[in-house]
Amino acid sequence: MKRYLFTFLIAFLVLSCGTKTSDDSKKNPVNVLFEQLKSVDNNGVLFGHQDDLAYGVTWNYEEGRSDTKEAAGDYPALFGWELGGIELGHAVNLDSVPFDKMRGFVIKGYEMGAVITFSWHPYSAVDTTKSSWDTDKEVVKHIIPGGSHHEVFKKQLDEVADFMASLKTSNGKQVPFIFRPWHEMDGGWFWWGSTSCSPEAFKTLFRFTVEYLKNEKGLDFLTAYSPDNSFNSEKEYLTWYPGDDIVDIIGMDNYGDFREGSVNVNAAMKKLEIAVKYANRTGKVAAFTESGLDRITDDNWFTEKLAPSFLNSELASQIAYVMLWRNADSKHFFSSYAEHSSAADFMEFTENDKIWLLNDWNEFKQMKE
Ligand code: BMA
Repeated sequence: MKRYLFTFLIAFLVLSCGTKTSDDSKKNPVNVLFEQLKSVDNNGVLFGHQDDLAYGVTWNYEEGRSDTKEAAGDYPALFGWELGGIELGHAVNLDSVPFDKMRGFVIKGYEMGAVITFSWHPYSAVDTTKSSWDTDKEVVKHIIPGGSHHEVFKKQLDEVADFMASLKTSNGKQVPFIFRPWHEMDGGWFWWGSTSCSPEAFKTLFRFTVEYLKNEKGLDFLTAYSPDNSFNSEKEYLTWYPGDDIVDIIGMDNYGDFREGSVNVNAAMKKLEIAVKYANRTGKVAAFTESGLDRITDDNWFTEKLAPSFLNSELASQIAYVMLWRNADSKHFFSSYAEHSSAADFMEFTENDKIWLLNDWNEFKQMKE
């Protein structure tokens, strides 16, 4: 009898854990985020911007400001943040954003209803004076399990984990987010990139990173896989893919197909279609995880290049979001701002029903409830 009761209890627990409930507070916030992103489908595309609340082309750390809001009337629906430097215990990231301030922006962004995503450009665990852009061929093999600096790398991940775990609202709720480590691996500019390590070593590094943070450190998040644009088929896209069991977001970073002189909107679209097809087949979410035209040297870039790359395709328009890179200063910016000559075009782009800023996204979620 007792055994039956026990079996029943286990079956009940298993079933109730996997069952969706209409009471949101009982749902795991990471699963909620995944379902929300999945439901975007071809209804729209969230607009995202890196470091949007921290600084813009002409300002730094001014409460409530946002280049997106000032040019388009509303905040982005997705905010990107960068963890580079946290692994060394730095108080400020490699782009001068203090982690304390970042934590505040992340929590605020989440409370506003936005999606949060993290990139990470770590220093090498083998030689901490070397940045992500030092294409040292030895790093990956030394930091994966069995490598000479594996324990040092674990300590770096502990720092990442501490920061991630500290992302809690005032009532103790953990902020759900997307983690996008080891991106653009098919390019040759990072120490985890194609000229510095093999796909096998890369996959080991990717898997270890995610599994350590989740299984050893008890964190939960969505994981994004984001090659750069050097693929032309699904097979090539999956060269570095660490596995369906740990990836949630099927992404692509792409600046190359938008660069003046070699613009190829159609090529960008075909690549997004590859990502969407794969995501649809595996039940995942596809996204255009990073793009932009540095200094926006084309005033109609948003409506004539960026938007068509996904909106002109039934498949590509199923991506959940597109995120543009940071507006550091007048010499390095990837999205528009109020005083820039592309601002009217940016406004027109964001007024498109299919491009969602924060209010559009919040309205969509409300409608779904
Ligand atoms: C690059 C540039 C750098 C920055 C790095 C990490 O694309 O924007 O200035 O340090 O990303 O955010």
